[in-house]
Amino acid sequence: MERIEIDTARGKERVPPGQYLVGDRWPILTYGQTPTVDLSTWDFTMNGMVENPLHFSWDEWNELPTVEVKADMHCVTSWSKLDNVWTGVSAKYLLDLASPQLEAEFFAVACDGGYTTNAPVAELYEEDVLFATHHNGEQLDAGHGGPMRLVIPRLYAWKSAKWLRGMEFIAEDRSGFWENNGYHAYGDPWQEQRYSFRF
Ligand SMILES: Nc1nc2c(c(=O)[nH]1)N[C@H]1C(S)=C(S)[C@@H](COP(=O)(O)O)O[C@H]1N2
Ligand SMILES: [Mo]
Repeated sequence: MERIEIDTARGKERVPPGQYLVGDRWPILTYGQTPTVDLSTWDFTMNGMVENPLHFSWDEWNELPTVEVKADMHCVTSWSKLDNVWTGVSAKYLLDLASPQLEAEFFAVACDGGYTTNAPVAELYEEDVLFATHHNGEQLDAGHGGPMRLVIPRLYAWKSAKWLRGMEFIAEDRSGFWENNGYHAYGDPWQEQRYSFRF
């Protein structure tokens, strides 16, 4: 398994402005209920503006090669958790299979429970982005997005969708749940892109 250790901060201050560290604690931040996920019917779909739409059952998903990524996590509500070791399928690997079209500048995700979020496709080519099934060697529990979640360490963690089921490639940006409720469209923690308005 390939191991990738990431300088999430890219040489800038390790902890972004306005954040505090939670240490070994790992808060659960979920809007609404934790959904119940049935692995016998679970699937993951990558579609929209791609050359090769992808579809995996849970068994097929577990045949994919995995990477291990050590990265920090920053929630917009101001907590940060450093040195998370995530295991899962590299986003770059799936993008190479699916081949998004050049016009597909954005993606939108779908999750069990109905949560949505969005970001530029360019973000997915960063080597620390992955579709994770494990955290610090343990299978992700339901509260933290198990069986599978997206992890985009360089954006605020609301973009790291839990209980991920689908990713659609689109030409025009499409706001997700928090983006529609005042959060920033992009969400760079080092620029404190927390909200799309000022209080
Ligand atoms: N499906 C789903 N994904 C989600 C959320 C959510 O409410 N639903 N919350 C987001 C927010 S705001 C954060 S900070 C992280 C928190 O992940 P954690 O609960 O594993 O710490 O998950 C993100 N992904
Ligand atoms: Mo968050």
